Amino acid sequence: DVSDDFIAGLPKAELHLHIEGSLEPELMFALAARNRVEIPFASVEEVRAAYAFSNLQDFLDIYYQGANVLLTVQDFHDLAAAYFDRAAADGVVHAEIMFDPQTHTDRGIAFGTVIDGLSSAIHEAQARHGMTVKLILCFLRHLDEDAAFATLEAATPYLDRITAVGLDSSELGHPPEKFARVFAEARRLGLKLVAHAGEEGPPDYVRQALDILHIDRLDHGNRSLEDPVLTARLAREGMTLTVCPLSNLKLCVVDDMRDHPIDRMLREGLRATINSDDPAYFGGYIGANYRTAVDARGLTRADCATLARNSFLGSFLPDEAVAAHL
Ligand code: ES4
Ligand code: ZN
Repeated sequence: DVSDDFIAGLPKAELHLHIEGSLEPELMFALAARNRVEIPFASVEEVRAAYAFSNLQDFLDIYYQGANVLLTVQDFHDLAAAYFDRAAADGVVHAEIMFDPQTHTDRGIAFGTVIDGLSSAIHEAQARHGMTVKLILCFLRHLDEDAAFATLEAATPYLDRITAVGLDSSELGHPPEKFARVFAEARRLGLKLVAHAGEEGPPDYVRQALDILHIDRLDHGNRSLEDPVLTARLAREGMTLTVCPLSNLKLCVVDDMRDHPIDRMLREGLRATINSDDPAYFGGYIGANYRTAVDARGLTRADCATLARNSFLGSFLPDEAVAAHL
């Protein structure tokens, strides 16, 4: 009895969204043509057919390739504007979106180009949809700590537009401790801290994110459930988990949506939320992620309301704004 209209009508915050992962194949083709960039696909259908992944790295290889069509301020604007329109249609009233500056600066795109395009789309979303938006700068964890420090340095002129730093890309072999110092510096600068952990990595990576990085929010966190002591701690500390069901299925973090742990997370007292991660690659936006969780795990309307409430509690909005959304 949880209809699509109920899901879309539930005001919600999106807390785990990579803006580069919202690049739909149609826009990829349009930008490739506009910028005269070669892409290794003949058609939109061919692109979609390539989106069959067996793990995180499989996906990342194609995701970084897709980002090559993004060159100008207008491109970043168009990318983000398309996401905000889709999110608004799904009942998103607040979005905290991640971007990967190194994916662009390593191709010779200026940090300012990326953030100026995103900023203009954010202003438009505020005007058009009444949506509030915050930006999370993610460090690519397959690159080294010096590169992360250089990225934080490049962000210095724009820190008033950045709410948090995060950690994404290839998790296995790149534990949170690798970024202890750059996260400490970000914290000193007044930024909030998030990190992907426990998506493919073991529970110890989640523990490192808590004890070494001092994160304010945990992205994914699925594998925390393998460790009952860690699970109890996350519950006790009121840590927000930004869970992404369709991502988990497409990247084989779960083998079947019927095995997804979203309801177990709620039952264990975790502050779980539902998010879309890379919606253009994983088969749907936030509404589709709620839909699949409801259908596969029998979530009720009350569960959906809890998940949406958790999204505001876990956001980086000021307390008054959180209260206004509850
Ligand atoms: C990502 Cl699903 C996921 N995991 C880690 N890093 C990422 N970057 C974009 N999507
Ligand atoms: Zn992610």
